[in-house]
Amino acid sequence: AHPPVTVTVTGAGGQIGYALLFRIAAGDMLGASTPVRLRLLEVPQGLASAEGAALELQDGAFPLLESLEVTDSPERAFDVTNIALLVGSRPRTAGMERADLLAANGGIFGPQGAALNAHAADDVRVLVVGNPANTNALIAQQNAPDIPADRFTALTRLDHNRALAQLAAKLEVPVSSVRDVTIWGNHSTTQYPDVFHALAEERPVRDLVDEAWLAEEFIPRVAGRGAEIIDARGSSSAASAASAAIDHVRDWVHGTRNGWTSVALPSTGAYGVPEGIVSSFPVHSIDGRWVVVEGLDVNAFSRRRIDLSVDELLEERAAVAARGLL
Ligand code: NAX
Repeated sequence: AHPPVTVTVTGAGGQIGYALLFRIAAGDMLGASTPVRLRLLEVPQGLASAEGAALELQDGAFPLLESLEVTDSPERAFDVTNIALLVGSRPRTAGMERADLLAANGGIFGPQGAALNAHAADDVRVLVVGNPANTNALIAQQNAPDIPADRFTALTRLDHNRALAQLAAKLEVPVSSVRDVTIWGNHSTTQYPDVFHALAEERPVRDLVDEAWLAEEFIPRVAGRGAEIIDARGSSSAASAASAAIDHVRDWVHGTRNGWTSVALPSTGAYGVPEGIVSSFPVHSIDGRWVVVEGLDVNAFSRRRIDLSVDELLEERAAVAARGLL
């Protein structure tokens, strides 16, 4: 058996938390031979819901669940944590400006970054799910100067998985035969799902679809899928988001298989994306680290769309910097 791993889930009383916790306890994230110590962080008004989930986790009698704790203290929740899943955030409410939303979340992710910096284990890995995920990850990272920047990531795996699934449906092939799609930029409607390097049953996808379908159907469908789910379900994606978070951490720890994946991480300047923002890239996971796929051709169609999403991230950074959150 492997040594136990401490996993912190924030927003554990919410709907993604409810789907995520049981997958973690079942071993889907870290493997069937790694015991987990779960820490559930909530704000005071969310504690009852998290405590309810904790009772159900207990009733699951999961052999891998070594301990379980619910708290409203970030210091306690992040103490010696190895994996921090930052799901809880301030949702946008009616009439709220984007800048206000960014600022409200700065008030959450700044202190959480500082608490991680002070208390987390040396090998901590951080995944931000709570929106606006990229900029929340940037704020947390900037408030954690002692943690290597590349340990801070934001979730674009759900978008990546949506892109794989839409291609599989269009081409009538198994989703497992589709590989090497990329989500570039922000986890927002400006994201750019790129299929120009993708393969389906080993055939280049670019030979199987045309640009009109990409521009008019595929890209809007993937980027707008969150809204489609809300219309269908009456609430936002939860189980699919949790599943994507599981995929993200599993690949980070155990390595990517079947091609590359997409992760939002602090840019080091690759593909002309400026440093100082958290942007999504094509990556492999090698020896427990994300490595950006190098040397891909970026055509004019792609360049324009990547730049638009990167511009949005630069605007978000300017908005939070103006409020002193970085
Ligand atoms: P819920 O509103 O169901 O749950 C959020 C929970 O977070 C609540 O229980 C709340 O009390 C808690 N919370 C708020 N502030 C907190 C803090 N400072 N510390 C600890 N807990 C705190 O939302 P849910 O549907 O679970 O979604 C969570 C977040 O994921 C949202 O920001 C949502 O927009 C985002 N999403 C991100 C996705 C992605 O792909 N990156 C996709 C799914 C989802 O939309």
